[in-house]
Amino acid sequence: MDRIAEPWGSRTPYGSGQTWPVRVDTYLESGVVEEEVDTWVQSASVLHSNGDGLDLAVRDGRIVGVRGRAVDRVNHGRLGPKDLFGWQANNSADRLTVPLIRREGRLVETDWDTAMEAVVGRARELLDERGPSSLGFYTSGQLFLEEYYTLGLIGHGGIGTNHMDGNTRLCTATAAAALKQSFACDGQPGSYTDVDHADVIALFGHNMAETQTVLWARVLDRLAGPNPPAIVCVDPRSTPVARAATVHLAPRPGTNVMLMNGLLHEIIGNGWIDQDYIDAHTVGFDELRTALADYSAERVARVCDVPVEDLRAAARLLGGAQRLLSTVLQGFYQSHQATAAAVQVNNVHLVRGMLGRPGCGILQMNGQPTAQNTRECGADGDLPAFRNWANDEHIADLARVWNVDPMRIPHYTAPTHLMQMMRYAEDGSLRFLHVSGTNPAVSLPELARVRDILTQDRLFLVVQDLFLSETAQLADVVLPVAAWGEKTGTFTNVDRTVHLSEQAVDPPGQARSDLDIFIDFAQRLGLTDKDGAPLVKWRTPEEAFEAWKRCTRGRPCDYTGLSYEKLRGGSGIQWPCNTEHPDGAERLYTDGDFFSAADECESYGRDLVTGAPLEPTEYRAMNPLGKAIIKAAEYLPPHEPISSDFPYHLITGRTLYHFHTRTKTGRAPQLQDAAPQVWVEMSDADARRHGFGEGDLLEVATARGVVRARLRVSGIRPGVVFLPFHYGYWDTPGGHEPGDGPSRAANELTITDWDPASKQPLFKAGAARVERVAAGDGTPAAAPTTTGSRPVRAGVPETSGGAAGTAVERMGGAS
Ligand SMILES: Nc1nc2c(c(=O)[nH]1)N[C@H]1C(S)=C(S)[C@@H](COP(=O)(O)OP(=O)(O)OC[C@H]3O[C@@H](n4cnc5c(=O)[nH]c(N)nc54)[C@H](O)[C@@H]3O)O[C@H]1N2
Ligand SMILES: Nc1nc2c(c(=O)[nH]1)N[C@H]1C(S)=C(S)[C@@H](COP(=O)(O)OP(=O)(O)OC[C@H]3O[C@@H](n4cnc5c(=O)[nH]c(N)nc54)[C@H](O)[C@@H]3O)O[C@H]1N2
Ligand SMILES: [Mo]
Repeated sequence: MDRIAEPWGSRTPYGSGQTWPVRVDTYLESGVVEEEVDTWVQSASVLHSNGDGLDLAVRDGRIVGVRGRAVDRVNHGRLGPKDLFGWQANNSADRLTVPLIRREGRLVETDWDTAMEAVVGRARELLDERGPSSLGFYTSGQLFLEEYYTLGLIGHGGIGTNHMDGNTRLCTATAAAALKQSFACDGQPGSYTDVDHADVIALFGHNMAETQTVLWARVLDRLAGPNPPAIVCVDPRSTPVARAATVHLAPRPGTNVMLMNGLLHEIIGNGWIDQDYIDAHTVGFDELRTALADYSAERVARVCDVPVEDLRAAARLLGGAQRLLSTVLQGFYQSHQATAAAVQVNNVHLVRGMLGRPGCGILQMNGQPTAQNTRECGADGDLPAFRNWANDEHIADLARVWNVDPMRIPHYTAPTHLMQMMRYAEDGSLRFLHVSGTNPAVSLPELARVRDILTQDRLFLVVQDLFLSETAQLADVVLPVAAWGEKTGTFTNVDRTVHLSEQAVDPPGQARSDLDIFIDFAQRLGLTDKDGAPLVKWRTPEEAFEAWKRCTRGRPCDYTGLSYEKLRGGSGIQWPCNTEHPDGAERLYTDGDFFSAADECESYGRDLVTGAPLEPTEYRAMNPLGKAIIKAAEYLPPHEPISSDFPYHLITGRTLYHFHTRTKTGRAPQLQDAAPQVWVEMSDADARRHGFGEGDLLEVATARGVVRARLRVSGIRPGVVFLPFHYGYWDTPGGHEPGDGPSRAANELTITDWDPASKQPLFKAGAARVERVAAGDGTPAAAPTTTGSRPVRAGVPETSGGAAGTAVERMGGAS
């Protein structure tokens, strides 16, 4: 099957409560057949958060393909287009293979010793002269658990800086924040098997069809089977999810809280609630009911600009569901009231008692493959294993695990979030920034400002990457790393499934794993525990994992029952895994018990409007018995309203075929060919009003900058334009300099602003103007037709992959 043309593959229908059938997907590079593969090495997918189990095919020391793992609980053998083709980036000829150092303004090749001594030398100088707060670490959602735990220890337990964050700040900070607000602790309550049982599935700002393609295939198979679930979709674009929905609400961007309040108003007003559950397991219901008084369906429909009957129909589905599964992602998280909106989804489940039973899940989704681990291990600034920075007992306990003085671990204030770190770098108080596994010169908002910050002379920038990314090109030192498949480690997906990913092949040239580099850094810097022994007491990934297990003992994310051996051979296993749950736990909160007692909880929560952390005493008074917390939120209008100068809402996001800044998918021909160049989406009504045609070259401008892109007339809501954010400012690596000509990077346009509670930047907000630079020659925009960018005008050829995009599907077999 051509899996570029058919991203979700063939249907294997199944009914409510049945087991999802197995379908094993395989892709091997041209000229290789399965019998010629030397070994199959166990791993899981890394170009999204789904955690599809797969085996890497190795021949002659090279990765030559992938095959889904039939036994895996996540995918039952299936793979998505990025899983099938994205691994080819590992073999790309332009991988970084030697360290680089800046000499006389240019990056030149050097050896590891020189590179590491330059990094450690600068770090030591700054520590002596300016103290730990002059150093910052910005990591990823794409390394492994073992690497984050080591980095977290180095930053928090060794250097003692509070300036550590992950690109998870741009990604799933709101997932964590929303879970902490409602349950006082991170960790997804639900399970992917909830798809098998749900009678209503609601997707809030989540284009699952394109961003977790295998999970969507599971939903499609339910839709094709007996007693299919109803689907509710909240998204201003006509995504594949919207097209499959029973009810699609396409609200005005930035009105999610208004919409959620309208839905809750209907649900509670009609009495579609579980009063026993509310009484037994929650606090805050009366405040919610009072706060919703002003959110009549008519008012909400007007502000969100959705038909009132559709709003009521959605409320009826949510209110009448017997087994409701909700998912939430960037349409809610990258918006000005991100946490407030995501919390209202939790509230729907709490007032309806829809938690902890098959089919009753909440997935405050992650995006990146290992984002959950960044958060768990404290590489995003939080403390490991969901310890509470504001609780001195938790600090003391962590200090015991690390054998350091509790005062070494920064906990005087909330951890510094990335946007604040960038501000400190701009001010000059932060002078050393270590970047691993992320490409901020493309992915952060307001790129002109980001470039100014990263190119300052006084800032020492270290970049650890596979490729000479836009960010690496700005670095003082570039360290070449081993990729997934070239190193061993574990990672945890959205539904708490832990997978082991084994090393299949050697890294190219002198590239080393992030783990090795972190340990080398700690050693050269001379970081020790309080007895003078090396701070980092492990060498191998497995030793790091064993240390991590000790750190999680008795915590909500208890890994003590797991081991590399246990993760080998079979499926992934969901945490908590310990003596109580030797085979892992499918769902959290099954008995209505939460990790929310004041001395146990990860967080006391924050004010949703100001973001101020709650004091422990306030928390105790609000939630004395450790229940779930229903937190109401008032709707506030977006910060940058549209105007006569900037009449369009600008939203940005993804397409199915690319991952982020395309360092991998741009190097996989099948994926790159499916979406080779940036485009901008606009509705047919707006295009007609302007007299624009498909393929016209447009200029999209905001108060921050300008981007050029060809027009795709799509099913997007009128008044809204959409840009994919995948395309950096260079057409090809090493292409023209930023500022040399029109850019194509969406983040030239986005605003430096964030949600007060989660500190997640606002990538789906802002006001824009659109003008035509040149009429097209009849060639359509280079946007896929299989996705949210499906054209509404005739004459656009269908996206297909041809022979190169063909992969094998094998139906059936036991899971
Ligand atoms: N193909 C692919 N898959 C990926 C990734 C990738 O880059 N490519 N990245 C992974 C990562 S890290 C992440 S975080 C996830 C993200 O996964 P998603 O959140 O599903 O992806 P996005 O396209 O960022 O945004 C989802 C939708 O939000 C809608 N939206 C915009 N503004 C609003 C609004 O105001 N309200 C509402 N309700 N909706 C709005 C957009 O129209 C868009 O369809 O995907 C993961 N999977
Ligand atoms: N406008 C707009 N901007 C956005 C978003 C949006 O929707 N709109 N979404 C935001 C979201 S949700 C996210 S997650 C971010 C993603 O933004 P980034 O994190 O900047 O994107 P990636 O391209 O995934 O960058 C990862 C980098 O790590 C490298 N890498 C891969 N594997 C490894 C490894 O094992 N070790 C090391 N050291 N490096 C590795 C890759 O080559 C790549 O350069 O973008 C955010 N920015
Ligand atoms: Mo993300």
